[in-house]
Amino acid sequence: MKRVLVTGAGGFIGHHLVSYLKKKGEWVRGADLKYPEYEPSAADDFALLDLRRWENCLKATDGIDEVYALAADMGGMGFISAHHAEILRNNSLINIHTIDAARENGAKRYLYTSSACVYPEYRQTDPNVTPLKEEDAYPAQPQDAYGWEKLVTEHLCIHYREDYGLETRIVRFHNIFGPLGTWDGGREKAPAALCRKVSLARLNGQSEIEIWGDGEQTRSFCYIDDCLEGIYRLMRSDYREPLNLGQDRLVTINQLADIVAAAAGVSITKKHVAGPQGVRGRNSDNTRLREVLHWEPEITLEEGLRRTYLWIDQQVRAADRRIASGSSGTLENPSSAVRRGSAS
Ligand code: NAD
Ligand code: GDC
Repeated sequence: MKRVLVTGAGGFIGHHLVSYLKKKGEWVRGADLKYPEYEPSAADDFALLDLRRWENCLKATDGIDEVYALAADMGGMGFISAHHAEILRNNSLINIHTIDAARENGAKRYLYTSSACVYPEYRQTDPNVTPLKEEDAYPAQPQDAYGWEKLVTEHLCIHYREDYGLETRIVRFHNIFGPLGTWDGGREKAPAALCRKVSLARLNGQSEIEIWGDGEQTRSFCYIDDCLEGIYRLMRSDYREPLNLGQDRLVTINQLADIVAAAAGVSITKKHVAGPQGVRGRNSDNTRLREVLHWEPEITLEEGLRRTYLWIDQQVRAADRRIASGSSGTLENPSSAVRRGSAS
């Protein structure tokens, strides 16, 4: 039986991917620094390992045929704009050691999860941005260390295929969201942050939520179920170059907030505040995605946010009850941030 490793299996996409692969009938090992936070893993084997260390990567890839490499020190703009050295160091170590251990242990296939953050800043200065094609990554000028590291690891994958025959696949995600993802604590991305803010405002009988910047910056957002389908199709395909995986519907962050408010059944007022904004506009060109995978993401932003809001609203309410009963307390516990109402 084929044996599959998912690194980052304690995180948002990795946890969902383990469940997805189990439903496909694969034998799956998960590896991460931590277990999934919100529900148990469906993995056959779950190894708690720090994958910055070579010997741990050897343990994780022992007996493995295919690797889905998702482990990363990452987050939304609030995190990646403020931790450049940590991100570049940790993710370089994770990625160099994981792919080399996979080669050493004789793995056949390796899928690496890159990011839309590899695209150059100079192509993303206008909210009405031209959708980004895969070849637009060059001449390279990613905005943050996070994007530079992703770009270098893309090349590492290409050279490991050319020099060692490891079949590598490279996917560039465009802002993936959904239930069971980080929604508080500083690493959350805009969809989860706005769901939390709307839920919290509703809970406190308020209508105002804070948005970083003027809210006219644009992005596209892709629901987790589409992300999983795309990852699996790419791993099974014979396509070896980097491939976008995202939606190509461009929305402003103000529009995103309105869709979340509609999902919650409330009206909101927006308070625009200073905060890390990243690029001014970003969208995915899905021409190659359609050609290669004969498919593209299908779940609408409204439906994806409806499902995500429902889950985050439950988390906010559960945290609020914990606070009310006096059973929470540390800053690590989301509920303390919830009651303060100001976490970003
Ligand atoms: P996540 O933060 O939820 O999951 C990443 C996991 O990696 C975490 O569980 C974390 O504990 C683990 N990890 C970090 N350092 C580790 C280490 N030293 N050893 C072992 N595990 C370690 O992030 P995610 O959203 O699930 O992202 C998965 C992958 O997709 C990442 O590589 C990320 O860069 C990439 N990506 C995600 C998005 C997105 O929108 N979610 C966009 C672009 C790229
Ligand atoms: O964090 P993010 O979703 O990441 O932010 C999108 C936009 O939403 C930014 O302009 C940000 O200023 C704005 N925004 C407004 N209010 C808030 O409360 C908020 N919280 C957050 N987080 N943002 C807010 C991401 C990376 C990922 C990943 C993807 C790939 O960049 O952070 O790690 O690689 O890109 O698409 P974003 O889309 O800039």
